[in-house]
Amino acid sequence: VDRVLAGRIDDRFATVHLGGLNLDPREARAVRRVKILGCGTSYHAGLIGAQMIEELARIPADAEPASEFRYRNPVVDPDTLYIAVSQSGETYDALAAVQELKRKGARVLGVINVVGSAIAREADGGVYVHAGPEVCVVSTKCFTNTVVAFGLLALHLGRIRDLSVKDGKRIIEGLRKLPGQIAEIMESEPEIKKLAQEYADAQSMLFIGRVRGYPVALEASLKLKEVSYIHAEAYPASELKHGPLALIEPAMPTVAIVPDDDLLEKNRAALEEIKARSGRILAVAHQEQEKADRTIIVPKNEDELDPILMGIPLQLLAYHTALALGRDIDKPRNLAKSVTV
Ligand code: F1P
Repeated sequence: VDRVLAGRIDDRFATVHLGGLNLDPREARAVRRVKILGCGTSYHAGLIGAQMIEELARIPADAEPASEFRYRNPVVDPDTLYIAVSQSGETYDALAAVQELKRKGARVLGVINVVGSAIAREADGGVYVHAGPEVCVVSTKCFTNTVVAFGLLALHLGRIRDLSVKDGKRIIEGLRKLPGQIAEIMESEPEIKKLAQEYADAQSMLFIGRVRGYPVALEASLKLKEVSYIHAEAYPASELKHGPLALIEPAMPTVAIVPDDDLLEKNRAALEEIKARSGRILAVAHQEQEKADRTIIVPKNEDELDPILMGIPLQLLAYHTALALGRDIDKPRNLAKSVTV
């Protein structure tokens, strides 16, 4: 995270510098919509990025799996800024989506880890996330850095559009706190290891989160699936009552993302619904949750940056669950470093 922030924040003016972006202020002001494309973890980071761009730059934004986008003959709109996200920069579905967009005359930026990779070469500009090599096949630190890069990008776009000047300082101070707060979370690893051992007997797990918490739930469930092979499903907390509550029973624990923001009471109500059906709950929150059986407490940052911190203990949870089950974490079955088909 230090690396993705390095040199990009100006002390005096709290301005964000994104040198390789290749998007001049006139072009940035003309953007009417942002569409983010990526696969797996990169798609989930893009979902958080889209929310940040809406919140901090007030530009309508959404994310879609690149693998779906490339097959559905999408409308390519000249006023939309397309952003491709990829750790490896080589994932074929993401590359194919970028090539299709470029063929149709779209402007495409990349939020990429590997410098000089195929998608980085194909894109018109973008941001490198400097997460270093992902030693394991699954993307972890790159997820974190990608979301931080989106925070910088959202601020940059907001500034160019003369917005979020006050928010800018607040968010920049929040970004600066991240490395220390991440170190704090890493100190709770022994506690998370114990929790992983406690929950490793689950056949299936439900992950829930609302708005900012939903992409975190998606990513945490993907991490668990990828490395531990436990079935895990993510749902927006607001959708619980539209079906998934039927699944709640003691054999299927729920991991709930419960940040201290303006949705706290709504999220607590969801915990009550689960408890009323004898569901076991592991909460990731900023304070102890009374309805949860266990709570992992993470440090509070600015609301918009909470997803960055809340994902990390759940990466650790997936890792220690996989270890407890004797899985080969560095070589998860059926997963390739950069998916080529
Ligand atoms: C995309 C991705 C990863 C996943 C696995 C397979 O990779 O879906 O998110 O963990 O490695 O590929 P990338 O485009 O971000 O390199």
